[in-house]
Amino acid sequence: MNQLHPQRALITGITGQDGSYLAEFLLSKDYEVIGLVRRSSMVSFERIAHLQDKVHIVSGDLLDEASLIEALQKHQPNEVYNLAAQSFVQTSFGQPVLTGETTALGVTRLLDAIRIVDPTIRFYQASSSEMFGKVQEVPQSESTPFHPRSPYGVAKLYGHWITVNYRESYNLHASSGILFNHESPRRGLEFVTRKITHAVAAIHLGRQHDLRLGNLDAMRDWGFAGDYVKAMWLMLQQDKPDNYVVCTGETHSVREFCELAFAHLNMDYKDYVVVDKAFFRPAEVDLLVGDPSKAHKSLSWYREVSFKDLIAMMVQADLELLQGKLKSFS
Ligand code: NAP
Ligand code: F7E
Repeated sequence: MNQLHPQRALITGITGQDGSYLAEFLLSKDYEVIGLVRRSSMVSFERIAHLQDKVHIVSGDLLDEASLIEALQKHQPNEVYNLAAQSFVQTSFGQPVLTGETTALGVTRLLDAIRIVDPTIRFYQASSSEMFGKVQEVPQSESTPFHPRSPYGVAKLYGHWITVNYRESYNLHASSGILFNHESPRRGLEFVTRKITHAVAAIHLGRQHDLRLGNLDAMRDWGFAGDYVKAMWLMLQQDKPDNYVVCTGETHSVREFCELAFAHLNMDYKDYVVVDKAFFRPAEVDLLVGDPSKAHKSLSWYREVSFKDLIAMMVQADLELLQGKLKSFS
């Protein structure tokens, strides 16, 4: 790093799972980190409480382009990571327009702000394996055709293509990371992995009796969020912008996740899991498994945490959280 000109990164979605890991990672590389946070009646800084004196917070919203322009003008970042989104697939069926405004058009607002303020800023777009949806080939790679199965997937596909379009139209260094599911103890409780690990801990402590889930046969390529944020950074260090699939190359069912998570505390998931139609989706993504060859070859990126270790980490963290031993996410 050049001491006179430190690298400066702006992260949208810094209060989310990935934002908190990316902020930690960039701080470890001596970046100045600016986090764009939307206004709400209660601050939700739980995931970045331990970083609050190390990052600059700027007010802004992906729904409001002027706030994005002002944030860029004020802080003059070299890199922008767009992690903000309405990111829960189930909610996107109930709030498809809001999902489109944030997760799709929000990307255009931010790209436009970059084009207007400083087109030399390097840009990362958080694209998603949900764009593959009803998969056209197995495993999925950068050249696999897309077929999204939810308003979220459709919105992410727009975000992906507008990133490619601004790259081609305005020569922006804009990369799209097509990330497969990545999880951690900081994952929101509504996502299936954290719902399961939190329930396992609560059942073990006698605070919950059963766990109601939807489709146990859905298959996902699950990795650890802490590993995946490194790939985001690597993409912006390349000479040329591009699209990259980031994944483990393994797939497991929700049932298998349950089996291992309950077994971690010597329980049998069949004694506790109840299938509930309320958690099924109008259209499901049955099978996701990525091909990480390009990320391996071009970025020298490899995941470090295995599926089994990820589950053990999450169950253990939820146990400590419920026992009051885990005070912060640091
Ligand atoms: P997350 O935990 O749901 O975080 C989403 C973030 O977006 C939060 O900080 C949220 O702020 C912010 N946000 C939402 N609407 C906003 C708006 N209108 N303006 C500004 N900020 C807004 O998501 P994540 O798991 O960290 O994922 C990060 C990104 O990667 C998302 O774009 C997601 O769609 C994408 N992605 C995730 C995965 C995965 O497996 N985790 C895989 C592929 C792609 P509040 O705290 O105020 O709600
Ligand atoms: O569902 C099934 C559900 O909500 C995974 C987001 O980060 O990854 C995430 O999207 C699977 C689905 O994640 C329940 O039907 C069964 O098949 O944890 P999820 P997701 O939809 O894969 C992608 C890559 C993103 O980009 C998204 O932002 O699990 N499932 N029973 C359930 N899912 C939930 N949430 N709750 C259940 O009770």
